[in-house]
Amino acid sequence: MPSSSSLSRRSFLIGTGVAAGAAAVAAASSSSSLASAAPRRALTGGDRVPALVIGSGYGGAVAALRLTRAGIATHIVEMGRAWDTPGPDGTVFSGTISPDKRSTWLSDTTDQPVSNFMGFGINKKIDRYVGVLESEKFAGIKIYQGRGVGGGSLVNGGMAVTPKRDFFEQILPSVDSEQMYSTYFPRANSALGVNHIDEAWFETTPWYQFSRVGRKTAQRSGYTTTFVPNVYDFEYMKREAAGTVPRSALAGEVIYGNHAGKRSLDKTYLAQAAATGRLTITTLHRVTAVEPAATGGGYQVTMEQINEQGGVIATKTVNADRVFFAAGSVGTSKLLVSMKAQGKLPNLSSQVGEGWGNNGNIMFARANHMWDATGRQQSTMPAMGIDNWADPTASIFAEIAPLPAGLETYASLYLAITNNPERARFRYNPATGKVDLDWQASQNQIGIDMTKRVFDKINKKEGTIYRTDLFGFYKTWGDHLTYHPLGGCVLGRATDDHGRLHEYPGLYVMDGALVPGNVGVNPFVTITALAERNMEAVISADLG
Ligand code: FAE
Repeated sequence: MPSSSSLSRRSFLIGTGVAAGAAAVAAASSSSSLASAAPRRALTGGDRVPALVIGSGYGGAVAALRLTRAGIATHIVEMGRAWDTPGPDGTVFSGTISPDKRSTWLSDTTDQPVSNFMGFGINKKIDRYVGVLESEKFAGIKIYQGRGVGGGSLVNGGMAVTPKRDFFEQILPSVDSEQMYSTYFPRANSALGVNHIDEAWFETTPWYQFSRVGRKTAQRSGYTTTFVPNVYDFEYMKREAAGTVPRSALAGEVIYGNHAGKRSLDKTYLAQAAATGRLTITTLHRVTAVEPAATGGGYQVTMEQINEQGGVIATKTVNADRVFFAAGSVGTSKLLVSMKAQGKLPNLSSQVGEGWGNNGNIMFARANHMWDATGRQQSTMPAMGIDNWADPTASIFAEIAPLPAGLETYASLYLAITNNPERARFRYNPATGKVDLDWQASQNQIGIDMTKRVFDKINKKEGTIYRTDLFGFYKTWGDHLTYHPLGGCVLGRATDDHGRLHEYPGLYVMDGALVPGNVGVNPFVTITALAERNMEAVISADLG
């Protein structure tokens, strides 16, 4: 796999239409992997395509690569933009400390996960724009998701964690775990470009002082810590620290996009799919309906073309022989639930919309003593977690997260993944024509209790307290949000055992909607590996 440092984002640009597609090929002419790519074009109304993929995150990118490699012309429809073109300031993405309209999906203000600091709200007004990070609000929870070519890979922390085998077997008992752990997890890790931090560098660099302080305080209370692999190129990061390349993770970049270093999907799976010459990505188009085509077999897919302010500028329908739902746990669930309720796909399983969970996410911080500074310099890519999963009374895996404020905060921030068994369902609301999610704030309590068991002990030992100023006024727990939506169309329940919506031959689910609510670690490696497994079966049995 090419190193991200040697490849500009532009050279892996994915076509957004005739002009952009041609530009991509021209820009990529020095890259042998893309030199053979055929010119690409956006979908137009009335097109008929063999395979249409909704969404370009992990599930969609795997589907696209495996379909195009199998010789099938494949079209991805993505509601976000391609993040390949610099704005007037010369940069592609918004800065993190001072975010602009590119940061946030169709909102008049930013909506930072850490929303407050020392009594002050830190969100700011911005122009409404198709920015890279959405915080989608439901009654009881706010769900952060990436928007654009690459989906969540554009905004996430890159933590690439293979789940614990016994927990994986518990949540997906019908999946052959031997095959997963011998074939599909290794395949996913390799294709994603997962790598490990140089531990000697970790121990000495100021950029991971926050992790070392988090480790020290955890270990002093008897907890185990573990290094966590990442898709960010750690060798590139070392060069950032040495000052020989432009800084990205060491310049605070993460939730609003990285200009370098991160092996997001546009540089890995999607670039490889584009290199086959069989991939089109139609951006700024939001799929709104899928139903059996009136004539000719296959499915009619309706989509709205939006402008950069989110206004609908056209509605198109195309026909597809096969449709792969990869709009993410929320996007796929919302689409399928409304198609069933509106009678467009009435025979879908009653399990569609069920089994959604927040991966037990609880975000919070501790205030360290002055002698335990976490550092003014912090890499945005987490590299370590506290692993207490095996303890049934406090079953958590807590990522030691950065708080790259550019100044000393003395805060240790954590994102705990707790073994919270609570689940919710998506329901169509005929009064609003929208899909609701019935998750209640009270369903987080079990996760908070588990988190408290571990961190109350750490606080007691250290003589420290929780920060109450980061998620509102006197609010300790960032439990009103999740980064890890999972489920809503669970494998083997709403679909068959390989993601087929079997009531409708030719419809498939390939994303985080398949994972039943909680996987015990950060989820994208699992989503990728499951998609690899399912696509292999689908291509050989249905498309052979
Ligand atoms: P996803 O990547 O969300 O892709 C879905 C795509 O579909 C998006 O590009 C949407 O714009 C598009 N879409 C949705 N609806 C439509 C529609 N109707 N029409 C057309 N397009 C549509 O789905 N996970 C980790 O494993 N490690 C981490 O370190 C980590 N950090 C995270 C940090 C943040 C701030 C966030 C938000 C998430 C993080 N995650 C992390 C979660 C991870 O990114 C997420 O599980 C995956 O991206 C989900 O992959 P999917 O393929 O399910």
